[in-house]
Amino acid sequence: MDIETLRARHPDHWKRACAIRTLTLDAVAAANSGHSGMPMGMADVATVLFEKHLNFDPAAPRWANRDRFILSAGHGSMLIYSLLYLTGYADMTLEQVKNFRQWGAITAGHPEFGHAAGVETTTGPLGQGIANAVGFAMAEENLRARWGAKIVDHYTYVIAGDGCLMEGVSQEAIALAGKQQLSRLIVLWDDNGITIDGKVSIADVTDQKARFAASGWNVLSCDGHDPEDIDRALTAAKASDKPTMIACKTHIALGHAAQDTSKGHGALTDAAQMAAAKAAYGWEYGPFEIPADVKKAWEAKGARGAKAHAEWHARFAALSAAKQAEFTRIFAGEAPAKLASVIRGVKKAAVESLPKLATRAASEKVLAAVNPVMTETIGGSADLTGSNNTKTADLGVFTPEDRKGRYVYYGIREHGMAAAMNGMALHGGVRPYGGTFMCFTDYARPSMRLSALMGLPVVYVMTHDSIGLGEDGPTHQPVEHLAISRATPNTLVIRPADMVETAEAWEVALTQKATPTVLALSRQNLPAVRKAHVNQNLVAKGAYVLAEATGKRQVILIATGSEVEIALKARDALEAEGIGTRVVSMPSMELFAQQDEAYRKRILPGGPVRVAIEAGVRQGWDRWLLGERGKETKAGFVGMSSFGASAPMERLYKEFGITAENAVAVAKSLL
Ligand SMILES: Cc1ncc(C[n+]2csc(CCOP(=O)(O)OP(=O)(O)O)c2C)c(N)n1
Ligand SMILES: [Mg+2]
Repeated sequence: MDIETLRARHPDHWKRACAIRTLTLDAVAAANSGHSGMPMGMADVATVLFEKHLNFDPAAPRWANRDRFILSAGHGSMLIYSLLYLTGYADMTLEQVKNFRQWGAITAGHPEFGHAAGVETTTGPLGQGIANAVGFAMAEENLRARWGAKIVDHYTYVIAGDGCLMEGVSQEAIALAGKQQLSRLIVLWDDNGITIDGKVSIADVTDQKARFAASGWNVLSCDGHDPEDIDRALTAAKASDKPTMIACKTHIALGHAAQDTSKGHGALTDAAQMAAAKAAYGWEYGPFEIPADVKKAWEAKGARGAKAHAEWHARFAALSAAKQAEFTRIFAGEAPAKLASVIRGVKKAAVESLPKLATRAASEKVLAAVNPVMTETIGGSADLTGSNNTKTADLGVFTPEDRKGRYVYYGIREHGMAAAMNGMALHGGVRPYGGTFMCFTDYARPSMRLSALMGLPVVYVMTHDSIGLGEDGPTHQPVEHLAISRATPNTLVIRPADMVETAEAWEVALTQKATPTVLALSRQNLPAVRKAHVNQNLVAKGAYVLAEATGKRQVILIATGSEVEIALKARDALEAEGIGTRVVSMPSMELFAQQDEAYRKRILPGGPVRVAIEAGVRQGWDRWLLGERGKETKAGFVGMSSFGASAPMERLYKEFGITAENAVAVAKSLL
């Protein structure tokens, strides 16, 4: 259908959709950067979605039972900002739209969670949004099963572009959603045949509809500019018992000289061409000018949700006070009051039996105690359940048949798992943790970075955290992964040394509200190093004195996780030679850095030489080795400077020099 026909047939819809198109053109022109074509192409689809289907209340953007709208094609950010402004979100003023992409504005270049209300997730890295959406939809299914459809009952809608569907993570997401029959998940594909370099066909000839169908999706198509056809497809999608993908045939940069070309993808700022496009729309208004009747009509669409919200509220108010409090707690991301005593109990039991076990096994024991009292946890693993020790007896398995199940078999999909966990955390009401081998943080990393950027308290259970995994060899042995995780802002990396530290690490992780945690856990058995009970969570301090020097303190050995045992042995040897040696266990550099300077100095006083022992690369250690001013003391490092190798772990530690003898030699060479 050409523009004339569309305008003539649906004049009111046309105006509302063109309000999105012209706000996009004007904001991108004002910023002199951004992406005009996608919002101009998807304006009709978004208009029908927002005015006829999406259940939302601009006056209550965090209403727990709202439908979620995810703009996976995040470069089209002006699409969502326009919609939020037009439908009446209080924070999305016209001033904000005019300040698109400027310092301090909530209208960031790509949609960022936590900035504008109504932005459900940070998108821009293509493919993330569609993969987050799978987590949103799983959280909805789980909560609906547990709380009933009167309390949780909503859809998750996604707009995804060609780029989202080309990214590998989309395959993981599509396959997982298909298996899980997430019928409340509806993906609107902006099928415009264009990406930045040109036509999609220069790089891809995939039959996308067949691809989704092959993974168990319901697949529909519509003319992405015909409001009746869009409405028909959305109505059919909602009735399906499978997740639905709607291929929306659209024209990128509709009505502009750059329509249907890759030029239409980016910033369309040419004044004459903008004027011509507006003329083609029949839009006679100035920049950022939305006629009062159009704005009013849009606000009326926004106000539609107030009734559903009020009705939901009445149903919520009918719950018992205890249930209301529980619902509020889980959506606020507060740990239950009981968590602290459960952790204390685990710690006490550990110092009584002093178990020699891998920290991954310790982690399972902690989870076995925690999961029954913290029923909002949803665990999982990317096909390494028995290795990651992530499944506890009480969880049940999340399947289409058992939506109350709290354990997800994510399949061999680390990236999809991490993205889905982000979606769950964003949805709220559930607290996701998931496992794989530490080495495969690489596969999950784009979403781990977004957990950190968005401030989501996702827990990454990363086992087999060093050459200590042995025979599987260097492909599986992480060397640089602790450093990479530590280099990521707003990420806690915790590498516990034994059962007590593992319990403390979990307590730290599960009480975070705005920070993800990477738990680095050993495959190999480790002796207990914490032998006396203290109520205090010492891991929360980041580092603490595990064993003090007897006599004059000449050496401080700092170690994490599996190497704490080595540090203790080295200390014995040094002490036997009359060299006073302190051992500092440093499970988390980030937590230690958060302590006040007096505490940090107490743990790492200037003077004694320092040797760090960690089966990873040195990068990241110098702040603690050389001192915060860079030259506090002489220091050495015992760790890895190359990839590992395939052999039994005892041999590997010896060959790579991560031994007590070597630590002693390094310390003595510094004295
Ligand atoms: C992971 C990732 N790689 C590359 C980019 C840069 N990029 C932004 S949009 C885009 C093209 C996307 O094509 P499509 O989804 O079809 O959007 P359209 O051109 O139709 O608006 C690319 C490569 C990105 N944002 N994320
Ligand atoms: Mg495209």
